[in-house]
Amino acid sequence: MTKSIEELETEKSRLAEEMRQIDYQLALRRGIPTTAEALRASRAYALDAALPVEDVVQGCSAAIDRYGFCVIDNVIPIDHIAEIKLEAEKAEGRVEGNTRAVREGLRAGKSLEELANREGIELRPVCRSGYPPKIVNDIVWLPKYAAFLANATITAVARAVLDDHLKIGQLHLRHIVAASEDGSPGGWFGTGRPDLRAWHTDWPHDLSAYGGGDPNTNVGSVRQPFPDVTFGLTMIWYLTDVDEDSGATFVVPGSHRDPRNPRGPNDGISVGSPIPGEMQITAKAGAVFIQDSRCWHASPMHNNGEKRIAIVNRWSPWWIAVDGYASGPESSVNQVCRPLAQREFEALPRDLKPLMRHLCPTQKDVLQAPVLDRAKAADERTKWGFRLTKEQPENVVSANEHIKVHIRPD
Ligand SMILES: O=C(O)CCC(=O)C(=O)O
Ligand SMILES: [Fe+2]
Repeated sequence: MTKSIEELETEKSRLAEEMRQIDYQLALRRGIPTTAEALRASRAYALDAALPVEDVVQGCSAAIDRYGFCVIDNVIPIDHIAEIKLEAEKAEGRVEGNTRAVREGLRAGKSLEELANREGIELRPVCRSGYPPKIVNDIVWLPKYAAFLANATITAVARAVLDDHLKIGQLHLRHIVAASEDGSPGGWFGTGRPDLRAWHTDWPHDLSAYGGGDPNTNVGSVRQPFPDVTFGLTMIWYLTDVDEDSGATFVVPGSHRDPRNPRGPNDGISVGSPIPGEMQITAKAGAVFIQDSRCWHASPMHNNGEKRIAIVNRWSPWWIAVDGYASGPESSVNQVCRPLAQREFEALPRDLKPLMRHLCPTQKDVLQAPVLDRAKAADERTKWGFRLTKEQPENVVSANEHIKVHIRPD
């Protein structure tokens, strides 16, 4: 007897539930944590940079796919950490001073072009003609760190997850203040409270798009529900040890695949409240946290330890428009594609140049080798097909008979 639509739907739901149960059992048998507590305790999201690159790429890709994030331990060798940490602490004052000077100048009615000529203000022309200058990329204050940014393992993971030609579209410092001697609490946002959060997802999945409804400052954001594709990776390079007490990033494992968003206008989530299933990363100085931009995460509102020193970057595949909106003068200090002058670009380490070429107006950002190689192969295959079509039409007529494409019913 043929089943009714209702019977088929009930059976489908039952089988889907059974599949989910089996996936959980398999995960348990394979030792894969399926709760935040188990993940936090096991650090199953972490791989060591000393492992063969293929193993780190495989492990990190799997963790980003499953949890929405991973950590690579020991990326910056221990004997370089102190000097890079010092450099990143000093850079904070320079970036803040520069930003403040530009803001004050704008408030006083000066144009960015005027400010660009002032002693002590570091504004640079951007790639798009007709767009105002922006504050210089933070990397110019971080030459020691720059030597590690294009680390072979890090770029291999990013290439595996995103695509072969990569861009670092944003780079900024994110230090978290320590508690001061007078007892006032440390933490992001100045609350010092361990029971508050600042949940968000990152560009291009930051729904508030930096500027809300203002066309002069809105940098763009992907529409909900997000397609199930990793469009961006945020990397946080920790230069101090982090854990629950000392400035570790909060995450909600698995949230990169949840259709809701902490900033979603209709999703019923409070950006400031803890979320069941949340956890904090644990990592030593020199480790790099890497997350899918869709993963729900937050800087810690509390810090009981020393000042957390960290550098954040957002990486994109070549096919994402990393820049081009937010053309108002206020956007000269946002984090998007802070530019580099020719001499500053030239001073970058060789391996970092391809990732930052798009930030320098005097550089042509041509597509890079693996992207060209695969286009070349496709071009040759197409030409071969055209030649065959012309020369042997009788063979070509039946050459695709083995190709079967299925229409997915749901
Ligand atoms: O401070 C952190 O741990 C997170 C930083 C962050 O979310 C960001 O810079 O977008
Ligand atoms: Fe973020």
